[in-house]
Amino acid sequence: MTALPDPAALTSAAVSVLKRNWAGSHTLPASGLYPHQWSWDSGFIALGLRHVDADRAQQELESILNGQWEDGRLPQIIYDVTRDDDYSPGASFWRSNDLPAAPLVPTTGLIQPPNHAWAAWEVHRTNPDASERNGFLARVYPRLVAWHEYLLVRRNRGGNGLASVVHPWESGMDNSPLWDEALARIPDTPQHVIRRPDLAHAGAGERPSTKEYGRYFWLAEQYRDHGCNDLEGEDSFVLEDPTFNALWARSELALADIARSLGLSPISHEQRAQELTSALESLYDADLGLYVARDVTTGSLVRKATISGIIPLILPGLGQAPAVLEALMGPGFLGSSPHMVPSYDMRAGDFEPAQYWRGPAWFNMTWLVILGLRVHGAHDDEAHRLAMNLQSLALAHDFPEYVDPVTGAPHGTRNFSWTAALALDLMH
Ligand code: 9WN
Repeated sequence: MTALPDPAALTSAAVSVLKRNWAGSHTLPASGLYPHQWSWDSGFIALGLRHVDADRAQQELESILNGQWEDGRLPQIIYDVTRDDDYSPGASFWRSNDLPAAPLVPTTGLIQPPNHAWAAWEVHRTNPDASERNGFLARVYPRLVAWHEYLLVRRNRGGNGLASVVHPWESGMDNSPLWDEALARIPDTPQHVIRRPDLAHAGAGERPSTKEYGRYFWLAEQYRDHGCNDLEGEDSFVLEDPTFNALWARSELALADIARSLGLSPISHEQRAQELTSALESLYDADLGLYVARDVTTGSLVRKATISGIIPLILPGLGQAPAVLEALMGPGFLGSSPHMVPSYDMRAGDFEPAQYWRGPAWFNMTWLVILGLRVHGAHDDEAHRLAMNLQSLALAHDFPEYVDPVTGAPHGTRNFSWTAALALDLMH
């Protein structure tokens, strides 16, 4: 891939994917495979929608905020029970309406990475008139503050200020090699009878295995059966993830901008962003030259080179930025000029170029890396090459969920919303 696609053709195709997946108040990640509203998808989708429809971009974010729980959490999924599309686990698995702290709309109890405040600020910045007309920032700010407060109060499980995920689904990188060791301790025998409607929409070789699903359901049942209460229950799977926390820090910087624009003090948000950026240093692995996860249960670092450890580059003032840039440009990631950034070190013995989060290149991750290169003013040519490839592959293959980083072959579902939204964003 060397040439940029025709801008008019890319815009029109991306906009039509986002229209097709629009469900009235939010955008489905993809009809078929993902027939509800997903949390961090909505953040990425709003970042693209802002260029073509400011009102819809605002609505996308306000819609996920409608699923906020009393404790401030934003759920991984808000279920659209009016649709008869199949997804498992569904609303009947979580039964969130039985819990007093849950919202009226049915949701999961789990969360996803906090990119929302960042998206909200960008939506405002791109079209301040539309934002002010709707009183957008004033409405979303207290809810976004409560969301971050949830992370601080309920998810500081390691005690160092970083948020922990308590389920692989919460990381958004479900079967990343980062979770293998911790998952190996989890029984793969849930009570729930597992169905796999996902396999009607993507090949089994592109999705997590049945054994992994067994563990996912076992963990989800455990969390659900403790009333989704973070302060009770067992610590079966508690990990600190670099991308999750980098997005939180970046969103905290955005909250500072939002506060300033509302005439409020930005100081607490700036401090929190600074604290998170410093705390991330405890996840740095000097041998790999990038950030890794920490297993809070055992206290040890999970020393695997994945895309998650590169994403902290989105933070200005990142302590180990030079080393991470070197690892990014090295043989494990961009050294051999793959089309986009692989999700896992290409030299790893268990690197699989078509297997979900165990090798393929994802459009949101490559978009974040492009942004990280821009933040640090590094490797302009590479940022440009990646942006061209992202846009070309998106259009050439009907906006796939992810691609083989080496061949560019499409995998997963097609007409995937964040692929369309982020390709659109790179055109602006
Ligand atoms: C579980 C919706 C989501 C993304 C995740 C991606 C995938 C779900 C699944 O799809 O996860 O949340 O069923 O596999 O891993 O990042 O938010 O697009």
